[in-house]
Amino acid sequence: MKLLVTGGCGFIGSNFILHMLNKYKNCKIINLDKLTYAGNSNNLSSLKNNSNYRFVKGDICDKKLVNKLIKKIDTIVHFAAESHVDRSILKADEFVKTNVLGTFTLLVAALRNGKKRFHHISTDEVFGDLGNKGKFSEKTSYNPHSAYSASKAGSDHLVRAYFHTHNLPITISNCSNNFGPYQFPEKFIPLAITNIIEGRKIPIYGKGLNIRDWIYVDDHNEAIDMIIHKGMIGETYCIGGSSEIKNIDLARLILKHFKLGDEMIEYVSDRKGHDFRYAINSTKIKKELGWKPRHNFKAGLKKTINWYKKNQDWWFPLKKRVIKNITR
Ligand code: NAD
Ligand code: TDX
Repeated sequence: MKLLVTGGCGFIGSNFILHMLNKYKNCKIINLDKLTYAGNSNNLSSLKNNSNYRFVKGDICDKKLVNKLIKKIDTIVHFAAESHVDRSILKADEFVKTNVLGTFTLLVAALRNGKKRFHHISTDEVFGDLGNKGKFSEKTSYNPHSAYSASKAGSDHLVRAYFHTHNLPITISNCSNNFGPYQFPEKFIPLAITNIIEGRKIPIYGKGLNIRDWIYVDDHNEAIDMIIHKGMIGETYCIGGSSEIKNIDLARLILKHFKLGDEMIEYVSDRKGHDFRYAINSTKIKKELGWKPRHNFKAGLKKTINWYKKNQDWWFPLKKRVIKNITR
């Protein structure tokens, strides 16, 4: 198995590479990553003497580079993206470039170089917003609300178009909110944990009643591993942790771990266009591929909190350098 992993220095991608190289001794990985503010090659410093791993710093929009690398592999696992909703509200240029044009560049190169197997990692946010009832599934219509989710939706449509028009062997997965080690401390869970460690409050958008369905990152990566090995070509798989929780309740769970209470919560102005609820019905991947999440939400959260407590050297410089004031 020879993989081109894009965005492998980001949160989910670096956990994926560690998972694959640990599990398969015959797996070779080229990691193509631009090292944006969200990319960190230190995440994979443990692989520096691993002959099955190669890092290439570069942009997925660079046609020449992408064509050169695709010749060396048999499967593309495409994580690279601009991924933070709040940033896409402020300025969306890079979201359109990387998420839409970058995915397009990879698809064209995969087609021209012998129809390489292509797995595209997407999000539940492409489906829009749920009320109190129901869940997203593979049959849900697209209804994205932010420039982030619209650019991811655009990339999903392009991937499907290359299957229908050109028979490119693709699969797509749409996953719910991930959490775990190496998540950039601008996202809600690591921001809340690191703020508390620093003695700051947890910012809650609006009243904190919005709901997300959380999945531990290793469970997402096991699902991707199964899809690239036994997923049906042309199919989409929805992946979720079946762990829905209101943001305010999640903040309180984190505070409880530190034996703190509501005095450490700060209600701030709401995110523009804030989707109320996401939740995923994972029946298809469970039935067809035998996947199930192995981490219980509270145990995964405890593991994550402990990781951020132990790895302050990893997140402290990132927080200081990058997060100034991402206004909503
Ligand atoms: P992340 O922001 O942590 O990492 C993104 C990585 O992509 C970084 O290493 C960055 O340097 C790299 N990158 C960005 N632009 C690039 C470019 N033009 N060329 C090459 N590399 C580039 O993101 P993440 O949270 O790990 O998300 C990975 C993927 O999973 C994304 O496609 C995202 O939409 C999807 N996803 C994320 C979640 C989540 O909760 N984090 C949930 C569902 C789906
Ligand atoms: O400071 C905050 N306060 C707050 O209340 C932040 C950063 C977030 N929130 C809320 C907004 C959301 O309802 O917490 C919830 C989670 O926010 P994020 O961590 O920014 O995630 P979300 O917007 O749900 O998107 C995430 O899941 C789907 C990822 O960032 C996406 O890349 C993925 O596609």
